[in-house]
Amino acid sequence: MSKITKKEISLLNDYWNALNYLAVGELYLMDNPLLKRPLELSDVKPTVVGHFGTVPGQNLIFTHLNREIKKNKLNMIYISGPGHGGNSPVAASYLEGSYTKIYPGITQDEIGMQKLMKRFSFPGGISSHDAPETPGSIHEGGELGYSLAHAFGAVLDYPDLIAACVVGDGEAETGPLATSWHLNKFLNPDSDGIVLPILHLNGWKINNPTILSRMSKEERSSLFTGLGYHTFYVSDSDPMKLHKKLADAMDAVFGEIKAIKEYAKKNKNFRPFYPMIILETPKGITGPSEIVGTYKAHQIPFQVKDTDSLKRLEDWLRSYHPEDLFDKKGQLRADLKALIPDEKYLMGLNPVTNGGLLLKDLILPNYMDYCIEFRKRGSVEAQDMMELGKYLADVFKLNEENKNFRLFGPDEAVSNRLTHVFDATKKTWNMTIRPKDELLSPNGRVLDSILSEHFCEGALEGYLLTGRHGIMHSYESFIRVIDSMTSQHAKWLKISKELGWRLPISSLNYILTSHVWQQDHNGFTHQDPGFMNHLITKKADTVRIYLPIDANTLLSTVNHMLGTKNYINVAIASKHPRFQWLNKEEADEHCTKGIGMFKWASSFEGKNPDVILGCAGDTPTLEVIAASSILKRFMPDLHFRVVNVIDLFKLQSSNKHPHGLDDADYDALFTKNKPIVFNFHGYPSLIHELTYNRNNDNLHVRGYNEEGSITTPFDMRVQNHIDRFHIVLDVLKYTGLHNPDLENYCNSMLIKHKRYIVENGIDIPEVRKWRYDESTELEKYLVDAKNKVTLKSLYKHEMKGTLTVPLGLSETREETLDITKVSCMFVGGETGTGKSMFLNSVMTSLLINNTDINFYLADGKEIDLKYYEGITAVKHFATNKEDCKKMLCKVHDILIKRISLEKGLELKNIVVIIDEVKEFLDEDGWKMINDFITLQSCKYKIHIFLSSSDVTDLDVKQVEFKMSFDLSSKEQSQNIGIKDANTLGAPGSAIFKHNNKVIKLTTPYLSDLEIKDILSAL
Ligand SMILES: Cc1ncc(C[n+]2csc(CCOP(=O)(O)OP(=O)(O)O)c2C)c(N)n1
Repeated sequence: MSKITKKEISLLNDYWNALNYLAVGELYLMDNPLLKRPLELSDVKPTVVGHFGTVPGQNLIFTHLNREIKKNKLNMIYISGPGHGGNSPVAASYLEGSYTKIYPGITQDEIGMQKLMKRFSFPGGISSHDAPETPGSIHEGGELGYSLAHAFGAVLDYPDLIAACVVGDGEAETGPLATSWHLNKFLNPDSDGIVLPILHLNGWKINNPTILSRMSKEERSSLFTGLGYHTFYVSDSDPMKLHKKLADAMDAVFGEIKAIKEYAKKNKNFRPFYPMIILETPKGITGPSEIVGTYKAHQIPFQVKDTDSLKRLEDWLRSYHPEDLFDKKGQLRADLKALIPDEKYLMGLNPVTNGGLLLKDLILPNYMDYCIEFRKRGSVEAQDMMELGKYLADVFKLNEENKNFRLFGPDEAVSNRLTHVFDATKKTWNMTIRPKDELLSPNGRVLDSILSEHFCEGALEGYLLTGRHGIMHSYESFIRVIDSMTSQHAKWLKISKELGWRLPISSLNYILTSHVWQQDHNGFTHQDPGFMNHLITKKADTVRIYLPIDANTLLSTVNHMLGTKNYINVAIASKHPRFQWLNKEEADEHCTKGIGMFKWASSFEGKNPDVILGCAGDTPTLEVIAASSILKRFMPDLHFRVVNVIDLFKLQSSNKHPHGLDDADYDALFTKNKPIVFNFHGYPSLIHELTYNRNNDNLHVRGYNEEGSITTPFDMRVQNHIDRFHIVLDVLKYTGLHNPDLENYCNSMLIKHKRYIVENGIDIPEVRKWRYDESTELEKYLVDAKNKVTLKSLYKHEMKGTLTVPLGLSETREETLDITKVSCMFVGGETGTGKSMFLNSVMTSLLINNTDINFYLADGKEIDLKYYEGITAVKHFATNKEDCKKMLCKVHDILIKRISLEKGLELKNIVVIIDEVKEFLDEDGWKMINDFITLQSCKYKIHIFLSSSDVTDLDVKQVEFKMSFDLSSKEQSQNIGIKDANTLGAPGSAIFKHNNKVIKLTTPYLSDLEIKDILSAL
């Protein structure tokens, strides 16, 4: 039972009236704040802007919360859901003294009161809403719906904190608020604080009754009981009765909160039915009688334009009896001051509401320790998000004690491949956990188990605003659901930065993945890269957009984001297996610069470019790199430069964004007039928007164009013209260069692609199996090698009519190999090391010098041997395992026949080449290979060549002739019996081994055009 006395009720009522008086004064008055003289028109603001209806109810709540704080020494903050009534929290913080502490110019006297009233909702003054300017606020009340989510975020990891959260009955109809009632299933009663929802049932929205207020009491209370609350219902229109009822309810509520906290200390894993208050009062109570309890109370009850309305206002203001509440100087009556809690407990000064005061920097691991190592660019595939998860797991571990880092996302942590974070923590969940459930725990730090972008975003905002750190991750398309929340947070940051007393808070970090370019089992609905378009409209000193292209650049980016303050950072990343491009040092440098030339992908090291290939985003960058390989192959004289953008705002002018390049630096990269073919992750217009005032307007952007649904990853690119072939065609178009071969090639690949995917449901082998070869290095090598190993020396006169093939240049001479002695030869070496060049030089020299050979070829990638498919000498061209086996059986039968006939010598030579033997040969296949070796097939004019880029666990001991290009490890070298193959490094360097003879060689290089020329000359 409450012990509240009549005297106390009367004091509370006076305190409430003092707040109401101030709040109405804030709306209307510019002068005469204590009504010491009759009100004049000149005392009244010419235009009155703001809200009244919600204000007296909120003032009532604030008054009673202070009573509980004072009584129980509570650590409490106040969140005003219907924050459009900003005059209420401003009045509350002024009366309790917080306002003056923060704004010393707004003194606790008549002058201060006048200034306060005038500045509210007035040009050059403060917002009409609850806002960053309001002491004790973490909630911009303008856009309704986020109060409970903010309250939830605020109390996480602050076990002693209570967030009293007023929810408007209109606000409660919004989607975000409706889902937020579930917060009670995610709070840990021991380690988190308490959210106390106070549903403000004043019956009206702007112009309509509210749904909750027209439900029967039973219907409404069933709803909230069903949502897991213990409801305390308070309803009256008589102020004195209202005070009594509310005081009783609050006493009971805070008693229950205390009991919950005490119980939680001793008992783990329980979910309390947290209390909530439903406060029913007439809207605009204490206002002019004709508007009280109607929708007309919502905004300004009336404008003051004449003496009649002036009189109405004066009567209304005097009805609060300011002369009894304040002394002549404008100071609050002493016995009312006594109701105010000690400064330490003031809600307006609670440090939690100025999060920067409590912010401890995150302890971050060295991200470089998580970077992917590789020996060759593009040789390793990894899932960037998966790698990031390992780093984030350690962020959790390192900050375990500080409890100031959390991850938020709507049911997608695993789908977004952040699986490794669960090595360090679990998913927040305080409901029943069943035996087959995974990773759920009341102590989990990943808010994952509520499918609401709104709730996750709101919770993260609340967590950040109260001095902690976090990340929101989401499917790229569905982050749009909370576009507007991001806007509101950006506005909050903008104003906060101008205030000075609000210290910087940790940045709002987004990682967007499952992005537009690969939606394997989803489709059109899951494609929307427009969040970037939305963000660039925000203040330049607040927003940052990053487009990492691989795991190392993603790690560097996120590591950077986590160390920043007062920004909104967005990183857009892939979650699918992707080639890794930059080693850790390169990634560090590239991300620090935010933009830069990829010399290695450019031709002629990017010098004097005829065209610039710009790219931003993992997929467009991959396609530009692939396009660059095609260009190098077909147009070896073309000068082009690949420029990659990680930090999107680098494109904008330095006078528009602090990250922007100045014109000189921009022109140095993009030139002043050479065509720029830019391949972009998002909508093309965005790049035009960012670069509109640059010197070089010869800019042609490809990007997402709302094309493609359920289809293959490459087809998505083709449909939106960001694929390698369209990019190459764009290069031709905008440089005005003609290359019919290249145009033919691109167009025929696009035709083949369309046909192939419809028949097979997967991408063409040329794309699926495409691997980057370090073309620049190969090209450099070509220049060297061409000087040393010329075509002439490859195809010498004395080789005519023989089965001699060039091996390459040793230190002393040109080495050749007579393959009449070869039953089987193995060629190893990773992609890009020169292996396929060698096979091609064997093929072409045999074709040129000897017309008496039948070829049997197997090439799953249809890359290395593709030029020979269909020529007369090629009797069989296998592209899959089954067919390869058939082919080998056929040759094996020929061998057996030749042995039995003993007539081998008169028959045609047979050369078999099986590329990527590891993929193609099963156990039976290897048995046949053994037969060729043991039966010495060379005697019967049958010669087998095997090659493989993957030599792990490959047993080729029995093969007599071996050649190896660069391998990635010593073990692999030893495995195939060529000791130093891992030390070769430069493409084209190889080791040849036969019996005990070992020769180091530089092998011949042939461009694709040269191969084509040779074949057409035959
Ligand atoms: C998301 C959103 N939609 C619409 C509005 C416009 N609006 C401002 S106040 C209001 C009515 C709010 O009613 P309620 O939450 O019950 O507050 P109160 O009655 O206490 O003023 C509306 C619709 C808004 N501010 N935010």
